[in-house]
Amino acid sequence: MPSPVPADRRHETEYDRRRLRQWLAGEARADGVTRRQLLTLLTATAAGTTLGTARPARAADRTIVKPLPAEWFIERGTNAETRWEALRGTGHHTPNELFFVRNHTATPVLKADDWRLRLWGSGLRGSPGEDRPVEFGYDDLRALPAVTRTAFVECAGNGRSYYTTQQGETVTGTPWTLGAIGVARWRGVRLAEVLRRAGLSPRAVDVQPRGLDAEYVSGGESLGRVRRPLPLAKALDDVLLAYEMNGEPLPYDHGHPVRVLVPSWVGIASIKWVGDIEVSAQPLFSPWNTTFYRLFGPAHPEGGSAPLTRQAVKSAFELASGATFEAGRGHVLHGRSWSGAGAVARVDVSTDGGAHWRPARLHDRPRTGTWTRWSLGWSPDTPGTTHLLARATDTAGRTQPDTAVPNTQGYLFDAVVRHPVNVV
Ligand SMILES: Nc1nc2c(c(=O)[nH]1)N[C@H]1C(S)=C(S)[C@@H](COP(=O)(O)O)O[C@H]1N2
Ligand SMILES: [Mo]
Repeated sequence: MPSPVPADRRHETEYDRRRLRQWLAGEARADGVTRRQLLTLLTATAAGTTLGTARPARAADRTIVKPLPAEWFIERGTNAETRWEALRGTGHHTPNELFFVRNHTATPVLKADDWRLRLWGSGLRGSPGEDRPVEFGYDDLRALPAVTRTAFVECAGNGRSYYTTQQGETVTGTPWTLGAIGVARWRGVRLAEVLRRAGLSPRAVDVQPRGLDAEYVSGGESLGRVRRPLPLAKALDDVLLAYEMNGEPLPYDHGHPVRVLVPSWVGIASIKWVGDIEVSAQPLFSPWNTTFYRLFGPAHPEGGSAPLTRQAVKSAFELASGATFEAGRGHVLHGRSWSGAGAVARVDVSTDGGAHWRPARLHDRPRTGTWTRWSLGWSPDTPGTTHLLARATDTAGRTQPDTAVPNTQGYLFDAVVRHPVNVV
């Protein structure tokens, strides 16, 4: 059996403990996080308390710039979920027009010409302060060596609604089905390259990119602009500052002119509209690695898990819920599976609610950080309703379970989803 906690999560758990101890000793900064929240993480208090609720959007708010035709998207407050049936036949990469949008507030329309990226903090050599930052313009970034990579961006809450509909759990947050994921070919410059040029100090431990979108208000309180610390080891590994998405300049809704792209990790790490990056010799906290994006609840450590890093294993059919199939004819079912812990090794499909399983044919050479498309023939002979199920196994040995371990905010749903269809 694979360990339930992946190696890098264990590593993050240890680092998080150290970060918290340093905070206790007055050696870590925690702007926008209350003392009480940090004490909750450190000690056992109200475990299972529901923390954080998203601000409901007023219907009149226009928070997304691109068109959201109803045949492609399900609008959810400030966000828009891609319909899986719209991905049928789109190829490996999700077209930009179809890519889901997750906005805490609203898309800011920024001009590349006016944009500057500011790097500052105690983790830079000579410790430039807020008043003496290192700056890069858009053209400066474009002049640096470019790299291209295919990677998914997926919300940590993707599949959240199934905690309720399949498992009867009450969870907070946007009730996504499975459409809060997209795969794009991102082009940009390695964050490691920019940090090196800015003068990274050997004392740096965390970097914290921050968005230029409006401050996020939750429960009547401003939590400041969207930002989340990233351990230096990940920042130096495979993180990009991306300025192109599928060969086009980054669209407004996806972070124009530049976003952070953190392969395989929860979507919140990939900060859009990045305006500055704090490079710190002290560990950092923000609401997005304390109150949010940890696992809370009876099944998790008292005070919450370590901050979420890699995504779970999931699968989806390129079909609408309740899609119709003609009996007595041959059909081909299509779908995609992905994992944050490795490539997809195999996918098994059931067309009879889980009684029998057949291996699907994989259509992509399995790769880390992106999905694998698959298909399976199906000739239903009896009219009626049934459920289609797909179960993926990744190269790290993780297989989708029948039931996901619940958490109060409904993150990382990894169980096999029961997809209803009608045979007529
Ligand atoms: N500045 C900023 N960055 C952000 C967010 C945001 O609201 N503001 N949302 C995050 C979350 S929760 C997710 S899942 C991804 C979504 O990326 P997308 O909208 O390009 O699909 O962006 C992340 N980066
Ligand atoms: Mo997200």
